[in-house]
Amino acid sequence: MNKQQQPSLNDLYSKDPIAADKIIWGRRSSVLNRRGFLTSSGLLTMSAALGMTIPFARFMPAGLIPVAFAADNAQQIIAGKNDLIILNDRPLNAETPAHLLDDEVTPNARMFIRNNGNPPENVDPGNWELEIAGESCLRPISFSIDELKARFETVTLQLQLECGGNGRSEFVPATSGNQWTTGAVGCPTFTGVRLRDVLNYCGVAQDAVYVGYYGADTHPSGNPDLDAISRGVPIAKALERESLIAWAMNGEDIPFQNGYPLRLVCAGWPGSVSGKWLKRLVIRDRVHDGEKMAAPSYTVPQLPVAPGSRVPDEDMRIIESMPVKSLVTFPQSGTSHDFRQRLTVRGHAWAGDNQISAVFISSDFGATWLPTAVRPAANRLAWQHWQSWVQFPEPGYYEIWARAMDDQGRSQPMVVPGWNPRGYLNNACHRIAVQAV
Ligand SMILES: Nc1nc2c(c(=O)[nH]1)N[C@H]1C(S)=C(S)[C@@H](COP(=O)(O)O)O[C@H]1N2
Ligand SMILES: [Mo]
Repeated sequence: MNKQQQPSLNDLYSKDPIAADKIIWGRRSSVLNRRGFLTSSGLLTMSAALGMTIPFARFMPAGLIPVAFAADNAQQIIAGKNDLIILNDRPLNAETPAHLLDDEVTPNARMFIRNNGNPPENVDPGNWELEIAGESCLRPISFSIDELKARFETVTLQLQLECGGNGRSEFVPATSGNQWTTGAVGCPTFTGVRLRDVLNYCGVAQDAVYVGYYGADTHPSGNPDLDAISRGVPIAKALERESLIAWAMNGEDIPFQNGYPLRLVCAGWPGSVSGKWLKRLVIRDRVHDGEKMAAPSYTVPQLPVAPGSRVPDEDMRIIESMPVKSLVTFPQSGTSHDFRQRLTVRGHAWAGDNQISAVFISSDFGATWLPTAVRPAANRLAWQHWQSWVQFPEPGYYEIWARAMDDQGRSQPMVVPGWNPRGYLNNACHRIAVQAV
């Protein structure tokens, strides 16, 4: 099953809004006029399709597609996982619907899966060896998992992982890769040893620049000479207190698809730096040059480019800290609610290496924004929880939008941010639909 060929609703609307509109709304009843604005008869059509009025329609931006119409993907079963949406099954890539990310700490069964190749077979944790090497490693050594546990301090931290391509499905024109919506993110706890304790034990030379990883998974082609992925982080990020070599997730063995029995966790950066099925770390005297380190993988243009542009490799930069972002995890999009009652709204917000300073919500298509109560993170690089409530003035169709701001004053854009060739870093505001009755 591969859903990548289907044009997205966003794609259809941007290419030819009138035609898209006819596909969505049927031949006779276009909701947009020739310039792409909502007509009053269009509003009636849209309301009829929703089965309810839209009280704040006067604030609705032209060409906005009600989030209630977002297409549902088919669901399949993955061992040990609950209700993840499979985007691709070879290699396996599956995301978590927003309302299933409501837990403060993401359960193992709800952690997304992003595989670049074929996971290893016949894993035996008792025989697992982690090798530390590289030209800037003074004393190369291998450790069994028991030796790691015995020699270094064990720490548990809640750490946020988000795929660099999360949100890709909203880019227009569409970019290649998994068409993630909002669910390639999660924040479980990880238990392991600090990467820096292990690196320092093996000796980091003065000229060290980068730490690269190799995993036990294989290239999708099956060619043993190729790696599925081999990325890493600059030495400063590797030596942070929160960078871990982990063997447990939420107090249990790491789920197989999430890197059992050992993985790297360098949170706040694209998930691709956190190597799964970890076999080897290399302390490099240069920027690591493993698979998917070079442009266009996990890189974005240094300067904004026109959508659809070809960008020369030398004008691309490696993605480091991820941008500020938030999710509405309660209620579930599409919920119906008694308009006389307040509706509790909550979710999470995160900002790469930074902290969240505020989260705002709007229930009138962005005309007004209300602050929410934001809690401190469990530890650095964990997501933060926010909560608030809304009161609807009358029955009808509403959307709740959430917008977070980080401690650097950076905020989420309402519309999809800078297009880039591989569709990374979409941190546009999350929207959910609510029917007030
Ligand atoms: N060995 C290995 N490590 C890997 C990957 C992979 O395919 N192989 N995928 C990377 C990417 S792109 C992401 S987003 C995260 C996903 O972690 P998860 O599958 O545990 O959610 O793992 C990263 N580490
Ligand atoms: Mo990723």
